[in-house]
Amino acid sequence: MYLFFIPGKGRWVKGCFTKHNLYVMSCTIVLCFSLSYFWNMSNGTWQNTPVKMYNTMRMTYKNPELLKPPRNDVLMVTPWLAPIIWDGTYNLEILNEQFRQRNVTTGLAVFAIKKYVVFLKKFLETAEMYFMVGHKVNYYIFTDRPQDVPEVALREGRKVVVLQIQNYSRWQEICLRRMEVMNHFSQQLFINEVSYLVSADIDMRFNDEVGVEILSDLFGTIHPGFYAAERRSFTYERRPASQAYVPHDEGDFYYAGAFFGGTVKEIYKLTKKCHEGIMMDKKNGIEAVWQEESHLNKYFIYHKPTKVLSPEYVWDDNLGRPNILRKRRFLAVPKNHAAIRNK
Ligand code: 5GW
Ligand code: MN
Repeated sequence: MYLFFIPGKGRWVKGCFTKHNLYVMSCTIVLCFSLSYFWNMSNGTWQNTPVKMYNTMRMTYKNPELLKPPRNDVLMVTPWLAPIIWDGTYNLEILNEQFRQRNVTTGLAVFAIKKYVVFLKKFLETAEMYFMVGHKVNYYIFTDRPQDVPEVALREGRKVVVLQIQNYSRWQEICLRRMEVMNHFSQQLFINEVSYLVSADIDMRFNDEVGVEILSDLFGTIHPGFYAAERRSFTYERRPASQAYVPHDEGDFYYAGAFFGGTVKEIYKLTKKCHEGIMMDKKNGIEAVWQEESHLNKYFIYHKPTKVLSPEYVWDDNLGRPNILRKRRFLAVPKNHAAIRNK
């Protein structure tokens, strides 16, 4: 007759367990929850990095979920609680005030080796229109052709520093050596002149505001080609022989090598680690699939950025203009690969 247990009438719980049993069971449950709580909390504390992270990332991965179009005034964060910067997720007035009070100078480091000097003019002109307007900026231009650096009118508190470096015959080497050069100059120059350093590709132009909302201890930009992609299709280095190797069950975002930055101290650490990986690869006769970008992506998995920039900060119009993009702030300049590369 009694197919279902009816609360109140049956003697399901009380009948099966004594009072003592129930007492022991509830104590055990409470103990388990407390232990797992403390275990979770302690996980972040052993990390020797200012960037707090949760080591449970492998389990909690939900990348495309994070990237729903932003709504006004909605703060979007990564699972380790770094803000994801889209238009409308920050108050620039307040931030400008804060950074003005600290009298912050930002360094913008770019490489223009061989024919890539042709990109300098547009890059600098548009940076003067949109990059850190109202703040102090030092442009650091690494080039083998200092005489080809154009004169561009600069606003007050901004200057260009030309740094001559050697040319490398292989283009892969030019890209890879950026880490070594930036590491060297972080220690020798940037540390004395700027608070934050931003590294950018030169084959780009600014097209909308890029301001102090990007500044943080360590920040990276979601690569425009992969913001909606699944983790398994990220183009990390997949060969275990490389120092940039990332297994299929790790990684949060695929970051662009074309725009990243942080405090000089953090950039020093980042470029040091990446350069060491690159040198070790060279010794072992292997080169990561996307050169320095692969090493950067590996680094960001174990040193989580404190801010993540949306693809507004590195866009390529070849990818169209999806609705989620309200601003295209930093755009790839189309290049004729055959003509521009080498020679
Ligand atoms: C040349 C041939 C192939 C690839 C790169 C180069 C190259 C890169 C060069 O001849 N000179 C140079 O200064 N670069 C620097 O490396 C530029 O700052 C450039 O923005 C950066 C990355 O190379 P890109 O922009 O050609 O790479 P993608 O992935 O944006 O096409
Ligand atoms: Mn580029």
